[in-house]
Amino acid sequence: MTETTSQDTLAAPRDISRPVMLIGFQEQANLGLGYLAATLRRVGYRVQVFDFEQERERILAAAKSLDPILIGFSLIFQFYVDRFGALIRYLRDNGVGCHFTIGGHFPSLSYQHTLELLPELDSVVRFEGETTLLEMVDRLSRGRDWRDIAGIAYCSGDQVIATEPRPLVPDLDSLPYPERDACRGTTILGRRAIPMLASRGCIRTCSFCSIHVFYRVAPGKVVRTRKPAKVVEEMRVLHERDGITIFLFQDDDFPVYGVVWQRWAREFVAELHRSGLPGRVIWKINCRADAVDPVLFAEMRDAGLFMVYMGLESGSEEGLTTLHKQITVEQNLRAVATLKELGIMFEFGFMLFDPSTTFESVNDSLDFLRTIVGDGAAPATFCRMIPYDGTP
Ligand code: B12
Ligand code: SF4
Repeated sequence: MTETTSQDTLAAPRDISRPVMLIGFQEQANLGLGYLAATLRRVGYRVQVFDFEQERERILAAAKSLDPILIGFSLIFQFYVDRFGALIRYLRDNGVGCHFTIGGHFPSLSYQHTLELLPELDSVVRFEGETTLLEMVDRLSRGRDWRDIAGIAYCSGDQVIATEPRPLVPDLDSLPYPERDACRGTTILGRRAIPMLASRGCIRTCSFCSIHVFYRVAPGKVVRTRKPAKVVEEMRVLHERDGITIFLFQDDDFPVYGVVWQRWAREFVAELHRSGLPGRVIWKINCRADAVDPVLFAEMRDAGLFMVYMGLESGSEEGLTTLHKQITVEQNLRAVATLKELGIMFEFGFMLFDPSTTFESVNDSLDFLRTIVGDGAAPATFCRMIPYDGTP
């Protein structure tokens, strides 16, 4: 089965007879793989998305029966590199010979290390993968060389070659809506909740975070917002077609900070009211504490905003400075108080220890936690601390 399209030279038809396999972490659904699958499907490729935590025997059996042109692995959490490595080796050892590529924050920023750790890979796709993966699959399906396409890294003998980085997607609305067929999503009080994106990128430069590095090493505008009407249209389709009533915006920093993005947020709220969704759906965002404006957030609450996640990170001024949060303890406290007054739930990221930690700063942080969640408003959660490759 072949199909000609305008994407590449019309002289060589795109061969869509072999499918593409994508494998990634699927808890709460993987939007990255959803966007990649939708981009490939839009031009006719068959794409199957797999949960990397399902039994490896089933993944192997699928790889054998599908005979894919390429298997793409999505490594969005650095600390899963060994587990991905084990799966990749298992597939190779059991005779899966197609092109193996990988994408995500760690492979993008530390491509040399990734290729050293996972020598069974043929390539790494760096940064936003939609266009690069499509070009890679097109080249492979036509039996052409792929080594000169932008945005990849690979081994040539004992050398690691990185081609020129591909610019970030300039217009997010040019992308298709992400596929959600492998979507495990999440259930809250018996209702299905699914992830969404209204923007990509973050203007801040917190020292522990791989996001701003990821979006800055690649050329192009760091923060890009979708049109509010397009976001609401996607929500409406998901609500009416699939009965979704809870939307979890996974934007790094939902557009609510400063004059321009406050205008964006108000347009989004107005579009929601025009669509009739408020009262039928609720939504959650991630943002910085210094963006929590009482007037705007009251308007957003009335349009369905029920939960805000903020990276508060420390209850000590010195800790916030070390982490380069560019925010004060007072601003963090004010944001929490505002959300409580508005009746909007909140969650937060926190690090009890950082390189500047002293006994005093731990005590300051514990006092801070008592102030914000001593009333039981939200759980105080602590995670393992891992320094991420590519960050200061
Ligand atoms: C949603 C989310 C989650 C969801 C999971 C969603 C999922 N299944 O995908 C949940 C809530 C479960 C989660 C949990 C955690 N998360 Co989280 N999460 C995110 C968040 C906010 C958005 C992810 C997303 O949807 N991005 C949008 C899509 C479009 O982008 P993308 O995934 O990067 O994919 C693009 C490219 O990377 C590339 N690409 C990716 N994969 C592939 C594969 C191929 C083949 C190709 C070609 C390209 C490619 O192309 C894609 C399209 O452009 C990110 C932040 C971020 N900006 O990514 C953090 C992030 C991924 N999380 C992070 C962390 C640390 C965690 C936790 C460890 C937190 C904790 N302390 O518990 C846990 C781990 C979970 C676990 N059980 O082990 C870190 C990872 C850092 C790192 N370098 O390892 C991030 C980057 C946040 C940060 N501040 O640094 N998370
Ligand atoms: S504000 Fe959040 S997303 Fe932005 S750099 Fe800081 S931690 Fe990362």
